Amino acid sequence: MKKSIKEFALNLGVDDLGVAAAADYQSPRSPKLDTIFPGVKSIVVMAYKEPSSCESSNMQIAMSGRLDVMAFSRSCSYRMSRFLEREYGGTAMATPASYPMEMSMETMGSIGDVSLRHAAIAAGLGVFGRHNLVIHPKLGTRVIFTAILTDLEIASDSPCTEELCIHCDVCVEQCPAGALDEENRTDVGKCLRSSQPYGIGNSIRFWSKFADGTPEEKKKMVKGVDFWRMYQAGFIGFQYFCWNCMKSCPMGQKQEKASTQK
Ligand code: B12
Ligand code: SF4
Ligand code: SF4
Repeated sequence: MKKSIKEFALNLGVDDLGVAAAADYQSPRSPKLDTIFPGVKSIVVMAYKEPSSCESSNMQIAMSGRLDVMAFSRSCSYRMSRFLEREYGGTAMATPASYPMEMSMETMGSIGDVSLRHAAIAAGLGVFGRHNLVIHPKLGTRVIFTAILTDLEIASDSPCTEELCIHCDVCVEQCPAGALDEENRTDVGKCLRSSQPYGIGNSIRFWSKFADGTPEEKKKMVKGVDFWRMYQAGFIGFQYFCWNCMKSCPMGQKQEKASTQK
């Protein structure tokens, strides 16, 4: 079964696929998988190469590349879920690349329903690097994941045992926010202010100021660039303005020539 699932994914254009037994998924801060799907037995994780547009200093182009991967990954997740149900009679539930996600005071919008890094690691698709991102053996750091929860029992992949981070600390030096200074922890607040300057923090500041403003100040605020950028992020979703840890890591900068097929 595993071979044909992987073949199906690679034929869709997915870069790699790994499988983990649900019991091997361990993410201390994320919800238990059976709160999402009580019968879950396996997690199918798909890996997609981040486009080179992340190298551009034009943030619209960099983000557009991410939107492409996200749109593609949605289609692949849907098709893979249908394949698992149609071919093997399983139940399959796809989880998104980034959002929708729980937006509550408990999670502060920073915890996914399924932690895709922990899922990818359990499925043998890589290991954590100094930047707290998963490094894939062939795709390097430039990789994005989605996962499908299923009640099918599929043979798990063995964990990746290679040490892929070369401890050069380039990611730490290139982080404009100092969010990676402490090992094994990303300072979410610092990262967010740099990577999503028109995200929820700015939105709260903007609307709080707006609420206290005079009619003249309010008119001026909605004609300002801050509002325009928030307006755009409001309908495209999270809009990243920083890719430094992902693009500066030497792992994955070269275009991979060999197939990721095992
Ligand atoms: C919310 C979120 C964010 C938030 C919060 C990040 C955070 N601390 O978790 C913010 C906005 C800050 C963010 C930033 C980024 N994100 Co983000 N994000 C997510 C999201 C939606 C949920 C993450 C989550 O659940 N975190 C909560 C739990 C898992 O974190 P945690 O248990 O505290 O674990 C943290 C540490 O303890 C450490 N850690 C845990 N165990 C271990 C073990 C070892 C050995 C080590 C070294 C570290 C370590 O790693 C985590 C980092 O803080 C995921 C998608 C998803 N559903 O998983 C994408 C995701 C993690 N993001 C991703 C990316 C690429 C980014 C950015 C580069 C932004 C961009 N331009 O794309 C930055 C990178 C920041 C960084 N270097 O850590 C990718 C990572 C891909 C990869 N190759 O690993 C993901 C998986 C999206 C995807 N579909 O692929 N993100
Ligand atoms: S996305 Fe930017 S701000 Fe956030 S950790 Fe990476 S380099 Fe730092
Ligand atoms: S930039 Fe260097 S230290 Fe950072 S994750 Fe990549 S290899 Fe490791």
